[in-house]
Amino acid sequence: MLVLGHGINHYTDPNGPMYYKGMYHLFYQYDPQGAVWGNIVWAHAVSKDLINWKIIDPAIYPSKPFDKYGCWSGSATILPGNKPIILYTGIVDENNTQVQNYAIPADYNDPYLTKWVKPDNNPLITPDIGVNKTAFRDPTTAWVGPDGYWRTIVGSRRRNRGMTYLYKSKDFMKWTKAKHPLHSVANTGNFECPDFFPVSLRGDKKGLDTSVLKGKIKHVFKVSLDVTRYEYYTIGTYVLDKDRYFPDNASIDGWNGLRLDYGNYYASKSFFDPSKNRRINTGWANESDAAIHDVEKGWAGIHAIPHIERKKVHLNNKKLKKGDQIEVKGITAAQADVEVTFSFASLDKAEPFDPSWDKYDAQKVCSQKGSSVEGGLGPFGLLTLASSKLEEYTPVFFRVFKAQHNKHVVLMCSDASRSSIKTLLYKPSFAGFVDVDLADKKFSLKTLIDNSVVESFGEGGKTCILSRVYPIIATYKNAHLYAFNNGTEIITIEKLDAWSMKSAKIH
Ligand code: DQQ
Repeated sequence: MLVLGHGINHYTDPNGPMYYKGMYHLFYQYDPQGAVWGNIVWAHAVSKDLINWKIIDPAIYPSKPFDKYGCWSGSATILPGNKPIILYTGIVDENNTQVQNYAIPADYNDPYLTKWVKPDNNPLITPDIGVNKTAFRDPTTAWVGPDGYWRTIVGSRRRNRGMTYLYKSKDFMKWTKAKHPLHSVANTGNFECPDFFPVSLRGDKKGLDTSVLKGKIKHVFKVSLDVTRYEYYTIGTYVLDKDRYFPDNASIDGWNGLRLDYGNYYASKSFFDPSKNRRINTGWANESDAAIHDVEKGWAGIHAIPHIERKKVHLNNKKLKKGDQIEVKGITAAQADVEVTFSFASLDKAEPFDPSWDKYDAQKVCSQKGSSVEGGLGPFGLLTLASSKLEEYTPVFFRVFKAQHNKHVVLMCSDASRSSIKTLLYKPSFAGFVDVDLADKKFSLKTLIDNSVVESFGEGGKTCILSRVYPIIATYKNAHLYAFNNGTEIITIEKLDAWSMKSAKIH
């Protein structure tokens, strides 16, 4: 994930990520004129490794009647013959009326794809009667069926029902709206930035191209809901001959659904990286005060994180009794990558799960049962960006509860409430429940710490939480990293590896 901050200028959604001729391209919503949102263009950054980025000229900016008032979010599709094409939302008037446009590279031989052309047959798709024309945006990467028709979906709402209208085209130019939306959900509000792609059931963690429709696959349907500013997804089946998507029964749709990230992460997009056969999801974490930090997040579990590593420390078989706290020394704790496996001998000491708690509101439970509130099995985990006297720290931790019928519920928290002594900051106790098989009595946690970002992946990415934090004591050399346990059950650090991360280059 590339975290875009907004300092002087306003950066938001990532747009049209793609891989082309050895280069990764990332576009993003950007206001070249200042810190407030507006005048939106597609800024453009290129990278060979997803770590070091070169920012080049904006690729798409308002200039024509079909996008005069803004170039909003969209996606890239690689057409046969390795020809990228962008679909994006154009704002055509002061009332925010939205249409879907396309842009193509001026020169396919330029690996930087510096210049983009917006042909005059735009817009390709306009809202017909019955479509809410001010909520009609963010076209997805298109996929092609065996019938030769390309398909894309556009996020919308009908009153309060989130909608994704499906459009089909043989030639990518003339698009027809399908009879039914691909998917819709009652009472969600507008669907922003939908994403729809296949995932393999083979367990090999390989990503699939968006047009893979056969084989042992399921589909993932993701949307961003702007009321909560979280992203929700389901896993289900795409029935091609009906052009409709049906979430699996076990996959809850709407507000109680799975979240891509339980922290600060919005308007994400994924793309298939053919050079490594992986699907990469990139999102926007707001409230940044830093420039640009980069880390990468894989879709299915964790892929190798391609950062520039320096020093490494290793711990193993360290016992943590209740109240223990051990420092992980020898790395730069303000910029580090930590991978740890915790284990325990028994589940007996897990506290009861209070039936009055909302099982979908992990954040509330985390705010009551913080890292310093003693427990049975947990809280245990890491104290990141901690000052030496713990005036500031951001704990990332687990706590296991015993629910009804001897089932266990694992809470994962990334708690910013003590992250900074600064006041008037948003310091949420982000949390999610982790769907984990406790049979082996182990947990894994990977945390990437980068000055004002703490991004954590529980159990190989089953639960991800990104927190933005603004410590003022625990910075640079004054930041420390600890492992801790405040539960009565002894926790063992089976293995802990931590690396210092070097800052990426952004020109
Ligand atoms: N931001 C874009 C829209 C999108 C929203 C406008 C999501 O296209 O729906 O900048 O953050």
